[in-house]
Amino acid sequence: MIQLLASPGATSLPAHAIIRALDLPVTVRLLTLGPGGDDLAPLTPYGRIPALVLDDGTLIGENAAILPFLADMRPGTSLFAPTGSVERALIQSWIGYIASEIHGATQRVGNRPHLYSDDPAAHEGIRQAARRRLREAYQPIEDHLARNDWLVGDRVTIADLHLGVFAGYVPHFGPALSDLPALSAFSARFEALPAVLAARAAEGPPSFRPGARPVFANPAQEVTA
Ligand SMILES: N[C@@H](CCC(=O)N[C@@H](CS)C(=O)NCC(=O)O)C(=O)O
Repeated sequence: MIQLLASPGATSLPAHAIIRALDLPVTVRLLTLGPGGDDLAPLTPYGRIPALVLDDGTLIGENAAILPFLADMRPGTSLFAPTGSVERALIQSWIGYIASEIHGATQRVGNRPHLYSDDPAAHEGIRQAARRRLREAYQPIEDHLARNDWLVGDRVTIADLHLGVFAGYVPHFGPALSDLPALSAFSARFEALPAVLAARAAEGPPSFRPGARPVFANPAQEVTA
């Protein structure tokens, strides 16, 4: 059976929620992130979760591939859209934006300033600039959600499940991201979805602290989403 490698409350939650929503024949293996936790390198293609392990051992990494792959296991699901349709392209466009602009280019930078300067004195400035940039990156999403309940069409799609986990991190980033009312309302709608409630209940509390400042003597051990 296909296996999802996940960790409680991490960016694997969207994939877990799809599995719950579509009742897919996929098992969820929960790993522990952080010091003393699981070594992701040998288990995953890029040392990150989520990852899928197929029956023949093939490993698939990245939400941008995993979320569509899981949704396509139930052809015709309202969580996604038909091949070649504009809606499918819009859903994938949001997933790409969230993975790159919200997560990779800004949130991770703010959480890991030591990767961008060897000078500890520069880290707070990097952290603050990254959070300003994260706020800017949320603006197109905020504008869209001020007029729409969901990202594409009038229904929940895999793009919403992707965004939802990041929306849940926003309160951890403090005042820099406190003025996003439409995103905050979206986050409440996301958290109330039965599939999200089921996935969160099965996962239990996160093994990492979203938006955490470095708390370890060795910053390489810092684990934040
Ligand atoms: N671009 C990846 C990012 C995945 C990612 O950053 N996962 C985090 C958990 S939220 C992780 O595996 N962190 C472990 C680490 O960085 O050591 C995706 O969207 O799937």
